[in-house]
Amino acid sequence: MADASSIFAGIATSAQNGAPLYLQLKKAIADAVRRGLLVPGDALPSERDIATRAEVSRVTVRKAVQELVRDGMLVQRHGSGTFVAPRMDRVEQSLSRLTSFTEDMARRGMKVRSAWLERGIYPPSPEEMMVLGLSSKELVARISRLRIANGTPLAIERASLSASTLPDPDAVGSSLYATLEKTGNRPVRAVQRISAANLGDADSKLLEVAPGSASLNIERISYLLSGKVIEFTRSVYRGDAYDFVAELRLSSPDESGESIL
Ligand code: 16G
Repeated sequence: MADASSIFAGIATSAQNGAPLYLQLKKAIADAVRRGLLVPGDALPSERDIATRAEVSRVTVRKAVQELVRDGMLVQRHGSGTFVAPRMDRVEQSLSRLTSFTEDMARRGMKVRSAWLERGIYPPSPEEMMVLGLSSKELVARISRLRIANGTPLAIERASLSASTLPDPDAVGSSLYATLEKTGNRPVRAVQRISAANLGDADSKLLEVAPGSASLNIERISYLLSGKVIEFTRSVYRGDAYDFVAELRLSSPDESGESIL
């Protein structure tokens, strides 16, 4: 471990900026992991040690550590202490299966969390009207989330659906597709467009990478079996964390080679 004392020092004295102490301590530990001052496998000092160095109570330390364990950034091994969790490998995502973020991460044994950025019912934009087939009198449900796996923010997803499909965006829990499934509106087909981009200031801050870092912009238009468009989602994925993998086959002579678009 690098100079651990500098990670924890001064938390209490910088408390004037308003955030609860445990959140400041949590951020200090998370920043140390991201900057490589603490690396996977490193043991955290004992609760008592951290409390002394950070000049906070042990309850504050416990709360910060518990949240980082919940986020998957730290792991607790009974009897031997708390450690920085193994580093997350790049996520490989198949381009042939229509799965949800929650399902993709669960399959990898990763803990998913979302931070809500926006949700509500709005008049549709011209683009939403066109893609979702809405008239100007109809309304659109928007849900925007920062998607976090094992404590690492991976993507920002901004989904638009007809308000008749999703009249109450607040009803969406941890998974949009699970909510859609309940009303028989889970998409069965989607067209996805992926393009390279560089992150602007706001998105890079959310994804906790430097402004200008590489990203993948993904637009997904999903359909019901009837052919109706159900979801229009624009996502920004971190370029350093995601690989999209497509399987390609030699088409047989009797296939028309028709475009999916
Ligand atoms: C995926 C989809 C996104 C969909 C979300 C639902 C991509 C690029 N995007 O992240 O369009 O809205 O899953 O996930 O794959 P949820 O059910 O976990 O909310």
